[in-house]
Amino acid sequence: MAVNFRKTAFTGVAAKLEQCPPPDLPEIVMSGRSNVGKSSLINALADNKKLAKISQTPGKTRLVIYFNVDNQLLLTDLPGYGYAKVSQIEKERYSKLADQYLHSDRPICMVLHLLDIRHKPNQHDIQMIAWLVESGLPWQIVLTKVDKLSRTQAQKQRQEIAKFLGIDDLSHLNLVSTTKKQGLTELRELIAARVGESVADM
Ligand SMILES: Nc1nc2c(ncn2[C@@H]2O[C@H](COP(=O)(O)OP(=O)(O)OP(=O)(O)O)[C@@H](O)[C@H]2O)c(=O)[nH]1
Ligand SMILES: [Mg+2]
Repeated sequence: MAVNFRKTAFTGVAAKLEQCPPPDLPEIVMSGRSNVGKSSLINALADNKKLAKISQTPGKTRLVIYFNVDNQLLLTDLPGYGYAKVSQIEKERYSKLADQYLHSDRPICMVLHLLDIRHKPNQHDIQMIAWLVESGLPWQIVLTKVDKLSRTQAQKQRQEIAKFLGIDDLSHLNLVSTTKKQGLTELRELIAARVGESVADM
């Protein structure tokens, strides 16, 4: 059955692993630093601006947040890491939760690691991507906010980020803009393909 992304609904939150929903559906996990655009991307994929809260103040997403997509998969929004204005203890708590999540036996079928196209990946991004490559989990890098650059600049940044991360295959890096609705169709197709499906007409 083709996946209808419009049928995306909030299902719940978890502050610890024990509170996560039963592992019944394959999960697509969003990771990345605070303010990179994870919640915006979930809304854009579902074409519903009211679904996930967009941070006016970064660091808002402090829990694991679940969205059910057409009863066929879960989109999982991990806490964003690296927001400077929360205490060190809180920061550690979020990243511990995200770490535990990725190391758990949840049915994760792909990790989308988001990077702001304008910035060089930081130490945490580098570690995360190295870990993903090692882990054997399917992963994809999503370069966000591409509307902030010209098309030429964006392609140049894509190459530079790939080179910086030691990734040879550029097809591992998608480009998206939620404001311009760019790159969303490809991403929906990629997600649906991971669960063995196609995308229903939007
Ligand atoms: N120009 C532009 N701004 C974007 C885009 N995507 C997100 N933003 C903005 O970036 C800011 C952060 O977006 P969020 O989606 O809340 O980021 P997040 O990764 O969920 O952040 P945390 O919940 O803090 O981890 C908001 O002000 C968004 O409006 C985009 O494609 N283009
Ligand atoms: Mg968020």
